[in-house]
Amino acid sequence: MPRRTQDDVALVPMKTRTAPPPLYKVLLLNDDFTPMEFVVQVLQRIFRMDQEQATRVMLTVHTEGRGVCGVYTKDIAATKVDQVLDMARVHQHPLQCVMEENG
Ligand code: TYC
Repeated sequence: MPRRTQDDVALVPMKTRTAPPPLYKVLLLNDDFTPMEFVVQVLQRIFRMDQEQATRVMLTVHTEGRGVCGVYTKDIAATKVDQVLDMARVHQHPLQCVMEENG
């Protein structure tokens, strides 16, 4: 399918244009108890990172207090947060995960 150019967009009446959906960052928060290895596993399993990237994000959270795991639409972000909290609960770690609008 040919790409829609800016000239094509200019022909779409203002009222019928749909704004792109707002995006949400999913963030991990640091704590003193969750093992580093567990956080790396969470990042690999839920955010599809390789070991190197997961280790980098985990260390950012560990040193700076929080770190971005990814940016998603609202539903996907909320699902990721639930998955992280479920995994933490099952393993009895206090790991916290939040989402915030990518303003
Ligand atoms: N601070 C934890 C420790 O020293 C490791 C950790 C990293 C915990 C990231 C949570 O989101 C987190 N074991």
